[in-house]
This record gives sequence, C-alpha cells and structure tokens, in this order.
Amino acid sequence: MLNLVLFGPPGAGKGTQSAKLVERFQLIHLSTGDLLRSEISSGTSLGLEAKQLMDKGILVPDEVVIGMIRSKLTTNPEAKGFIFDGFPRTIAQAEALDNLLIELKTSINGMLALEVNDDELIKRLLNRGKDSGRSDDQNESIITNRIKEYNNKTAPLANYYSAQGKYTGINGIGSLEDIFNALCNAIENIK
Ligand code: B4P
Repeated sequence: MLNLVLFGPPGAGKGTQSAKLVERFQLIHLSTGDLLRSEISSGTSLGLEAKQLMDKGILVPDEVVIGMIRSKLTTNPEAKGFIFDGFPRTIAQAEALDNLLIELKTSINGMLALEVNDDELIKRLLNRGKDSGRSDDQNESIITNRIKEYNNKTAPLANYYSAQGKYTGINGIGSLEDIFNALCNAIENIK
C-alpha cells in the first residue's frame, strides 16, 4: 500500500492537490475537513458540535476525528493506499493513525509538507471565502486563529515524521501544475 500524509497550514493547497494526486496514484482521499463538513450539512449531532468549533477556527476533539478515520479505513479493505488530507493535526492523532495502520498491517510511507507563508495563506482563504461561503474563511480573525492552532498543535508533527525519516518539504507557492509535479516527483522517490 501507498499511504501518504499531505501536510501544511490552512490554505496551503492540501485539498486542491489531493484531488489531483488521488487520480494519478489511484488512492483513496480521506479529508477530515470534508468529512466534518458532510456531518454539518447532514445536521448530525457530531456535525453541530464540530461546527461550533470550526466556525471559531478551533480544532475539533481528537476522538471525533480519530473515530471518523477508523471507520473509513476499515470500510476500504481493498484500497491501494490512502491520502490523508488535514489529518493528523495533533500528536495524539498521529499516534492513533500509526496504531490503526499497524492493525491493518501497513504504515505511513511519507509526509509531504506544503510550505506557504502566512500572508499568502490569508489572501487565499479570504479569496475562497468570497466564492465558497465557507464560514471559517469569512474573516481574517478566524483565519489567523486557524493559523495559530496550526502553529501550536499541528506544526510539531513535522518533527514527529522527520524523526521517522518520512518528512519531505515542498514549496507550496507557484502554479498548481508545478506544485503537483513536485509532489509527484517526491512520491516516486518514496514508493
Ligand atoms: P480543512 O478542511 O482541512 O481546511 P483547510 O486546511 O483550510 O483546507 P485546505 O488546506 O485543504 O485548503 P486548500 O489549501 O486546498 O479544515 C477545516 C477545519 O476543520 C479546521 O480548521 C478544523 O476546525 C477542522 N478539522 C479538520 N480536520 C481536523 C482534524 N484532523 N483535527 C481537528 N480538527 C479538524 O485551498 C485553499 C485555497 O487556496 C483554495 O481556494 C485554493 O483554490 C487556493 N489554492 C490552492 N493552491 C493554490 C496555489 N498554488 N496558488 C494559489 N491559490 C491556491
């Protein structure tokens, strides 16, 4: 199996590039952001709880997202591999993912980290907010809160995967095609 973590701050291009990578490498795309938004649009109690936090730019509790990922992994036994997009976002989530993959007799092959500066992230997300109506992209204070959550809770994962020799940094500024090609080259080296 080929299991990849696509990593980066909010607005780095994880969702955008995942869509292209799943097609190229025939992997299953697991985005905790998308899974949570689908719970919100279905009006489930999990979705209602998550929305309160997401609208403030705060991470939802680890056990909620770990539960969602567990159920997706176990319902796709024939998968060639997975792209984890926006997950893990905390050390506890990364440890849980490692343990889940051990149960499935597989592991993470590599983490690809999209590197983008804060000014560009804010610009992209405010821009997306205009078209998508996504409530967490509507104003700069929510976006800066998401970046703060990322720096406090998620950025340490770079060291977690570096310590396992699995970290590759990729410049996330440039055309979608150039970034996609850089990701594909890195994946060919990991496979
Ligand atoms: P996510 O849905 O993961 O939100 P995101 O990080 O903002 O999206 P992404 O990074 O994929 O967007 P992209 O760059 O592709 O999470 C939302 C919220 O859900 C979190 O704040 C949290 O509350 C909760 N959550 C999710 N997972 C969680 C977890 N594991 N634990 C706890 N809480 C969790 O796109 C951004 C924009 O940039 C787009 O408009 C795109 O078109 C544009 N763009 C992309 N590439 C570009 C480029 N090269 N140049 C110019 N623009 C570009």
